[in-house]
Amino acid sequence: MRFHVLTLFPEMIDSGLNTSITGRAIKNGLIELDSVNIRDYTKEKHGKVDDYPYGGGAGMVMQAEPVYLSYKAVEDKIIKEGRKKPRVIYTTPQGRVFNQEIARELSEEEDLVFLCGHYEGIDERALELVVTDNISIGDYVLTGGELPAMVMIDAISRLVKGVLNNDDSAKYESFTDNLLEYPQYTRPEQYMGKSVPKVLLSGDHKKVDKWRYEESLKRTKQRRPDLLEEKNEDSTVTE
Ligand code: 9D3
Repeated sequence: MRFHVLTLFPEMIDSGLNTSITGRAIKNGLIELDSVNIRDYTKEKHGKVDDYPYGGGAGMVMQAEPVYLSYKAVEDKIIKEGRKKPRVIYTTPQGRVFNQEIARELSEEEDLVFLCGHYEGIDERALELVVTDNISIGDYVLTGGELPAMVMIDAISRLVKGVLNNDDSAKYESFTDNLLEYPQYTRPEQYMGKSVPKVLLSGDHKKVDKWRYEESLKRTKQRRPDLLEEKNEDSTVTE
């Protein structure tokens, strides 16, 4: 999987993703991260990439040209290397809301381009020319599209073969549909007067599995009853 990120803040993308599991996956060559600074594609002096909105109003709008040219540079490279035109995800509060199903679908692509907006957004003409998908990460207001791109790249990366270690993948293969995880404990057996549930020390794997399933169900009913309704509606979250 090759991620290409068009942004005015490439160092934010690089510092976030060259860390932990995604960082290891990049070093191992399982995923590739290509952060492109939109500012490198302006033809204006002083590196200007934004201007006042036509029609007036607050704030600045990112100009079409550097956005389009930065995309074109990425597309040209992908085509030259013999691959197909990529999907281009515009991170925007006006998109459909990202979820595990979208992550799974996007993880099948060979290249993904993320276009991150800042200021009041991007000139609509550049968006019309390059964007294939508009995606949000939820109904709250952020300052830009960089964190959403990082969230999506993280979620997609862990679905790429080899990115999670064997322990992790085995764990997720046996994950029960649409239920929250059961509580976890590690040593010591007593902490601040609180004991580890006895069944977990019993060595009886069938009993442990049953206890964990019941705890998952109880926790889901309490914290995310909406997931149980989805389950009955035959939802598709399967990992
Ligand atoms: C101040 C301008 N806003 C009018 C209410 C619109 C607006 C534009 C750009 C609000 C936020 C942003 C920056 N956010 C994103 O680029 C963004 C985002 C988000 O804010 N929430 C959830 N998902 C996403 S994806 C990209």
